[in-house]
Formats: sequence, C-alpha cells, structure tokens
Amino acid sequence: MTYFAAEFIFTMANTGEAVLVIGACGQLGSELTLELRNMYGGANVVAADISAPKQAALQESGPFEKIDVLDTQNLRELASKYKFTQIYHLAAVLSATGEKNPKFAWRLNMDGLFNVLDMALEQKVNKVYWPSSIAVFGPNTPRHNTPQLTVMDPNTVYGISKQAGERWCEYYFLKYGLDVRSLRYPGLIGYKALPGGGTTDYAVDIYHKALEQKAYECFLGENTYLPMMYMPDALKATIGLMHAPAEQIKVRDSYNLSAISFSPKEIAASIQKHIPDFKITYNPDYRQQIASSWPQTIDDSAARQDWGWQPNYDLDAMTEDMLANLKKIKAEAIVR
Ligand code: AKB
Repeated sequence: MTYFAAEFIFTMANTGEAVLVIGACGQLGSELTLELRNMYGGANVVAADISAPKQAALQESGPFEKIDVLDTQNLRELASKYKFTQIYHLAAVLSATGEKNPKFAWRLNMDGLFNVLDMALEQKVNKVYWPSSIAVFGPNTPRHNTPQLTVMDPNTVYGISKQAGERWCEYYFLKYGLDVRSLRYPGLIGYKALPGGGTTDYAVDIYHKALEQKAYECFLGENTYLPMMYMPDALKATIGLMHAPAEQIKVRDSYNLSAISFSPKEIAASIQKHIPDFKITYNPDYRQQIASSWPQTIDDSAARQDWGWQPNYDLDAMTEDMLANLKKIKAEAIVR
C-alpha cells in the first residue's frame, strides 16, 4: 500500500537520486523506506540499520546494509559505494529508553548525528533529513499551542540531545551550506511497525491490546494530553518537507508539526465506538513525569505557511483505519 497518488509517484520516478535511510527498521524508517522506494525505485533507496529487517517487504523491495552509525569508517565505505544524494538519518534512542542509559543515548544521538552530517559534507550529499521531537520542550515551555520559538528546557536526555541536534543542524546549514531539514515529531502512531522506547508508545499499544484483550493498562494518567500524529500524515510531512524548494525552508533548526492532541481517556473513547466493551485502566509510571513536561498542543503555523503542511487524520479517522488494518494483519497471521 502506498499513501501517495499514482501521478506523484510517476513524476518522482527516474530522478537519479540515491537515498540512504539510516534506522530503516524502526517504526518510522520501515514505512518511510517503502514510500521512498515507491518514489525513486527500490534499487535507489538503501535501507540501513544496526540489525537486519524483520519485515519481508523491506527485505524484498531494495538493498539493505548493516551499519552502526557510530562507526565512521563503515559510513564512509557505504557513502563511497552508493554516492548518496539524500540521507534520512532516523536512528536514535527515544525518551523512555534514553533515561535507562543516558550516556549511551547521548552518544548515539549526538555522535551519530555528527557522523552523518560530516559524511554528508565530505561526500557532497544534496539533502539530509533528521527528525527532532516535541521532547525538545520542557516544564517551562508554554503547554498550549506551543510556539515555534519559545522557552526550551528539556529534562530527558533524549530531549536534550534533540535540542542540541537542532542547533547543530542549523549550524551546519549556516556555516557550511548543508541542506539539512527537520521536523519536531509528536508521538507517531501506525499499524505496520511497533515503536520502541518512547513515552507516546501507549497510543500504538492500546490498539493492539483493544483487539487482542479488549483491555489496556495505560502507563500514563487518564487526562495526559499529548500531541500525536497518524503515520500517513508523518510520511506526508517528511516527504513534503524534503521536496519543498530550499528557499521555502525558512526554519533551519526544526519545524513544529501538529495533527491531533488527545488523552488516554479520549483515545479509549474513540476505540469504544468500535469495541464497546473495551476497558482502560491507569497505572502511571516514570513516563508520566516525562509526558507531563511536554506540550499538549503545538502551533505549527510556520510549517503550514512555508511549505504548505496540512494533516489529514483526526482521532476518529485514525482509530477507524488503525483497527481495520490491525484486524486484517492479525487475521492473516492466524491463517498462516
Ligand atoms: C517518544 O515518546 O520518545 C517519541 C517522541 C515524542 O519523540 N515518540
């Protein structure tokens, strides 16, 4: 399945691009890689990750390279083999996992970024994409309609690394002219791959548990509002930003990006429209403190103005699509 119109794919084909996706087996990477392969042709998009892909579609649709983003030699060899024109560097330790091993999270998130930016400069790569996050904000950031430019006092190692990374991306653009582009993702929700180690992960898990057990114990409190986004919108935003003319990209640290905001109680109510006997209970853990330090809603007017960003999915549209697709996947797994 592709989320884009056939005409768009057709016009993007045969553009002579060579694309590298680092972190291609992750939640976003596995879907983004397939979209990019639809656009540029499977052979022109290299999926790279520290571990081999589990998804057959990812394995079968184009080249895979095992890489460790902390290994500069490994990166350099890959770059001279493929002569990349674009790099999507998605590999990172997320907010919840990062708190368990802060020094490693810092090393992977920061050194990994430097290695990619330096390799992109050395190899004259045209464009680099690097994801930031709502985790760059902290307890003193305005929590409602959080502006593009505002107080940022992140208190997770993930958030600190994303904030520092944003500054470095802008620095490489201003000092060296490297065309780096970035989005501050909210929590991402999709049915094709599971997220790993984030504070917003409950909003994926809840759909699986609703179908499997009709019950879910949430690790956040019932009224914890967080900004979220359905995967097709995240792919649309990422590809939209990367294909916008460079002169339209006015924000060179990272764009605020927004689609939906909801609480665990609200997502449960949305699921109950399809599964009336679904039950949610609450047992907040250490991730509550992280969630409570993040914004509830985001002002993404800069992205809308500069390159025409607009989301398609609200909470109920996402729930309907998630449940229908997960049901299909689970039914197919039983048949096999
Ligand atoms: C996380 O929860 O750590 C991520 C994020 C918001 O960047 N999903």
